Amino acid sequence: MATDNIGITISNHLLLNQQLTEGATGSYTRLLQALVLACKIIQRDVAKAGLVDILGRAGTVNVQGEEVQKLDELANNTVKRRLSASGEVCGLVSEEEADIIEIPRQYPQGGYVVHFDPLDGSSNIDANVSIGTIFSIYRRVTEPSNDINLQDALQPGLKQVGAGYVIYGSSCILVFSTGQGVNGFTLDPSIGEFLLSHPNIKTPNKGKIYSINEGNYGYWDEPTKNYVDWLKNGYADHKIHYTARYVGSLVADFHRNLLYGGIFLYPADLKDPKKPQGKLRLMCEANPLAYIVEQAGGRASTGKERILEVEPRYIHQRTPLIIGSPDDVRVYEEFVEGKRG
Ligand code: P6P
Repeated sequence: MATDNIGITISNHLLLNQQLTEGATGSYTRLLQALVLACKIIQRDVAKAGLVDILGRAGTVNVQGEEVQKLDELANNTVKRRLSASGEVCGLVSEEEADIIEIPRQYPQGGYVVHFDPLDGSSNIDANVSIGTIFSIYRRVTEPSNDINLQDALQPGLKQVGAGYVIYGSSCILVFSTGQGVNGFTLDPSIGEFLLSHPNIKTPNKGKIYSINEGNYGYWDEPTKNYVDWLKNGYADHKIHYTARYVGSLVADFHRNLLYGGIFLYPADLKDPKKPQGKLRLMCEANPLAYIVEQAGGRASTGKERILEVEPRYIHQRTPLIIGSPDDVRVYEEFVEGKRG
């Protein structure tokens, strides 16, 4: 696939990809184009949020028990509407909604299922901190004539046929993979097009950045405490001074580490008995980012198991997430295995 065409539009990139994919019917391209349109609309709403009455809370609580921001609702409805109208999906699963979202009957039922977090990090919106949209794409596995069911929605991350995220930050960047490497596209608002800006992204094997909420230190297990202590105090024996960076917005922390190298950790913590596996969601956060990072040469695990191999039991399942440069993630795993202490 052509990846050196800096400046090529994402539409041309997708069509080129389709031409190079034997048996491609255009369905997948139309699905991705619907996602791109949804993200452009969300970027428009995020960019003007401070100017119109869409900042702040919507006055409701989502299935995660989190305050819904007005922009959350806007983003969620935008993704649902655009993907449903594409005619390429048979069901959606949103981080904002409890159950599988069925596609309105006026639209064709397509062959894909999409998990998405419409606006991750939204508690940061009012402070103008970077936030993002994350998506994960599967083929349905049940009979096309039937309604979508849990078997279609609960597939391990290894079964993804594509995944990506958009970061609404100093610029708007869409990073995604369909299994042939990772490419980043930057939105040129003057023409309303995403242009290829980061072809064939590869993450460094080892980094110097660690990203974790150290306010949770008291709730971590011993291996996690020992690992972070080693990072901070272990200059003598690993001769790398690590620096701490934590935005508190998953897409921002992940994207920085993807490009610069390093490790992001949201381990299980004992802070909230309702979330013994940690805060992040397997299907709409960990799996898509794990797919991306592995395509970029990185590694993603729970500390004990490869994220993409975790068998989902329910759609809003949470998981510890240790992700980034492979050498850094491997060192953490050695602390968990007791090989380092
Ligand atoms: P904490 C944002 O609310 C989010 O879901 C992710 O974007 C982010 O990585 C994480 O929570 C931050 O959580 O507990 O450190 O504030």
